[in-house]
This record gives sequence, structure tokens and C-alpha cells, in this order.
Amino acid sequence: MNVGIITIFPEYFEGVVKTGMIRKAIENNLLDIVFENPRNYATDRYKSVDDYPYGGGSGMVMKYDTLKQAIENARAKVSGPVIYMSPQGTPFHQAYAKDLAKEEGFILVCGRYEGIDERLMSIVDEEISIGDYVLSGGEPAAAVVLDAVVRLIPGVLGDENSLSEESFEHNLLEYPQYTRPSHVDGMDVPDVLLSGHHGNIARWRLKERLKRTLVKRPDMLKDIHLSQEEKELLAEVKKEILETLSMLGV
Ligand code: 9D3
Repeated sequence: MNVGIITIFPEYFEGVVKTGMIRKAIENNLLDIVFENPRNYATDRYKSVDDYPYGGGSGMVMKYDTLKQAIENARAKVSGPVIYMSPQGTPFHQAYAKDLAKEEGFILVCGRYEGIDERLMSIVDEEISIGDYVLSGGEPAAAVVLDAVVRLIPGVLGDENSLSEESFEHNLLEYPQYTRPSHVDGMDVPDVLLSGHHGNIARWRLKERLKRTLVKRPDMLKDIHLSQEEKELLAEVKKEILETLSMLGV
């Protein structure tokens, strides 16, 4: 996969490309990242990439020409959609990451200042937001999208990935995990995990996933089709929670 990143702060990504899974993907030729800096296309003596907004107001706007040239130079090397990282974009989610992982490549445009000249939207194909909070620029958002997509490229992670992320595995929260020692600071590992009984372990884990999802993300249960076993376990969980609440007098 080829990814283009358009940014006036390429140094922001130094750690990103040198670390962990993304570093390995690059080393194994599964990923190539091309950086383009609009600053390199600035022609005035201040190397301007921004200017005052027409109509007045606070802040600066990224200029059309330098950003356009950076995008077009990336486009010559990278195929796929031009994606503008924007607070007004489509909310990013796992299904979006899966769609991007199927592309030959894509170009992430990182904005700075108050935004980009609106006429650049004529060369933008998609807009992505990573959530409802204010960042100072698109770079951290691009790093998030890159991470979420690269780990889905076949061969980047082990095959454990492809198995557990198939659609038949539900979107439930994960079960609790433990590792050695079995006793620490007065806390034990649940007996069932030490029992070696694989059937009981699988059932306990599924029940814990349902419990966590119910307590932490009840909204997620709305969209899930539950099997008969899952319905029974969820009923047990609800009963136990109500028993605990009544015991506490709530
Ligand atoms: C204070 C500036 N804001 C007025 C209320 C507008 C604004 C402009 C530029 C807010 C944020 C930004 C920079 N943000 C991004 O480039 C960005 C972003 C984000 O802020 N939140 C979530 N996803 C993204 S993707 C790109």
C-alpha cells in the first residue's frame, strides 16, 4: 500500500514511521509512505503556506496553490482517494478503516491554521474526522487513521488478526486478561482460567465480554444479533447485576 501524507510538519511523523507495526510494514515492503510539504512549493521569500481570510476574521487559511501542488505531487506517486482530515469530516470508525485497507493507496491531507481554501475541495474526494474534540491540526488524526488501516493490511500482523476481526466475531468489548503471577497484591486470577477446561473458559470469557459491553457500552448491544448462548449469558449477567444492586440497597 502507498500512502501520501501532506503536511507542513513531516517531523511529527518521525516516531510514527520508526515504531512498531508501521515500521515493520515499511521494512517488509507492505507499506510505502510519501511525504509532501506544501512549504516546498512556496515561492515568496517567507515561504508562505497560509494567508489572511477574505472577509476578515481571526486566524489564517491554508493557501490554495502550495497545498494543491503538494497534493498533485503526491498523486503522481500514490493512487486512491485524496482524504482531507477535517473536524467536519465523516466520523472515522472500524468499517471505514476496513474500506481504506482495500485501496491501493490514499493521500491524507493535514490542515493547520483555521482550515484550507474552500476551492481545494475540488481535488478532495473524502473528509474524515476522528471525533468531536478540537485538535490543532490534522497530523494526529492522520496518525490515527494510518495506524488503524495499516494493521489491517494482509501480512502486517499475524493471522490472529484476520480471524478475530472477521464479521462473524461480534463487536463486543474484550474479556479481562491476566498473566503471571497468579497472585499479586492480594488479588487472584479467576479459578476458571487456571482450570484448563477450555469449554468453561470460552463460556466465562464470552460472559465477561457481554457483561463489560452491557456496563460500559450498552449502545453497542443495540446493533448486535445475539446467539441463543449469548442471550442466556446476557440474561445471567443482568440477573447478577440486579442481585448485586438489591444487595447494596440500590
Ligand atoms: C478553534 C478553531 N475551530 C473553530 C471552532 C475550528 C477548527 C479549525 C481547525 C478546529 C480544529 C482545527 C484543526 N483540526 C483538524 O485539523 C482535525 C480534526 C479535529 O480537530 N478533530 C477531530 N478530527 C480532526 S481531523 C482534522
